[in-house]
Amino acid sequence: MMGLSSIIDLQRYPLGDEHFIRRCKTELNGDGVLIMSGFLCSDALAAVKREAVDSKHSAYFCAQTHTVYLSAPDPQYPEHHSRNRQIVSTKGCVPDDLIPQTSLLRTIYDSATVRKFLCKVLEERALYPYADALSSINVHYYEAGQELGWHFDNSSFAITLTVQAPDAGGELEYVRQLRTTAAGGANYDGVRQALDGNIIPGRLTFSDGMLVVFRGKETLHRVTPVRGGKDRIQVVFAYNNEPFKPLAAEARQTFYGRLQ
Ligand SMILES: O=C(O)CCC(=O)C(=O)O
Ligand SMILES: [Fe+2]
Repeated sequence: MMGLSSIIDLQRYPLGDEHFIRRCKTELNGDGVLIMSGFLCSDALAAVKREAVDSKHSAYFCAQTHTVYLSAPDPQYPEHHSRNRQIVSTKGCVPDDLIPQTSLLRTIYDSATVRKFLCKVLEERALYPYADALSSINVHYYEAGQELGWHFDNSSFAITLTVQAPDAGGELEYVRQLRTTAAGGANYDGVRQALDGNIIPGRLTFSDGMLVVFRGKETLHRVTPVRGGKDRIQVVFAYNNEPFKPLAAEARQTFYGRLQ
């Protein structure tokens, strides 16, 4: 088995170093995103890419619509209200149970060093995998024209790893702190303005081997349509701050086409 130092560039990103951790925390809290380009060593990146390309045939591809809140429409509000507006997403996903047991993605996801680092940066006491068999590690595939529409995540934070950036498009657009879930806020007004294009979002262009951490529950975000012949392949590492919690059934059905 490969050790962590031959998977992650720990020279450039010393995950256990307190000074480095403080810098990361400042970046995340200041910019709303923490960006680590070249996070993976080149051999590890090549291995992960090979595996992802090989697994594409088992991806669940679908086009579906959802609300920005990823919850079922609320009949109390009109159809075109921010609460109910239907957003289109088209992409493929290989869920956790179809990722090989030997995958380096599992070594990264399970690593105590990585979890401790994320806990400190995110100010969480502990991070746990999802209780269901599908949601912890996902490999997403976006072919030309495919995209992930505007939404807020279910979980407080998102960790993504770019396996293959597309030739063009496939960027993350985000509007920071659009709502405060602690206060129960949905911010329908702010969401409407963002969906109508009246707020200029932040934009992040990915590169192969990049790790990104962001607070997706309060940051409205989307992945813009991919252009060119190269698939966008993006891994999402999902953690919970409580043990034994599955991803909501509605979200599982939407993104995996099955519940287990
Ligand atoms: O692919 C990305 O960069 C972001 C993915 C995302 O927002 C999600 O899976 O909820
Ligand atoms: Fe998201």
